[in-house]
Amino acid sequence: MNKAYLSLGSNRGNRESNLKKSIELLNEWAGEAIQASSLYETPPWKMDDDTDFFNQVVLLQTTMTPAELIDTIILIEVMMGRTRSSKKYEPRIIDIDILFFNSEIINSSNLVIPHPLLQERRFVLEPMVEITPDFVHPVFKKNMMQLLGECSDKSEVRKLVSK
Ligand code: PH2
Ligand code: MG
Ligand code: MG
Repeated sequence: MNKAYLSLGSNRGNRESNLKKSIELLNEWAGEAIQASSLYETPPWKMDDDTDFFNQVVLLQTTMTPAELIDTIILIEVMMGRTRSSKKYEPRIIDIDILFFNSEIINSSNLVIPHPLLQERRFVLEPMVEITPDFVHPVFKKNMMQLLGECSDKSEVRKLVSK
């Protein structure tokens, strides 16, 4: 069985129910979400937008390969009504990114794992530290606590009390 850490984000529509719905669809189509962080309200990172995100990380247990998982994730995003333009970052009702897949290192043209920017994103590292502080990044050989300590992103990431 494979274990993948995923980052979920939403900053349009009902952000809380969008995250919840994406977990339901992951459970239906991709595997089983066996652990989930709290929800975090986070200012848009490197995006010019007024609406804060809700972010969360989940641990997915799956029999899929990384390629199958990313294809399924893209289908789930489409099922939820995600549209994409040519812009780099834009507001979205749902974004699901693969952070880690076991401790594998993958550099293919359409999929890079570990996620190449996770160490620069407080909205990823804070929830990772909540659920798995000792998980070691297979490239940097540092755990989530260490990466958070070294992270230059000081944006105000607020943990929401109820899930
Ligand atoms: N996702 C991005 C770019 N910026 N900022 C926050 N706060 N949360 C996100 O999920 C996010 C972002 C690209 O996917
Ligand atoms: Mg993303
Ligand atoms: Mg994405």
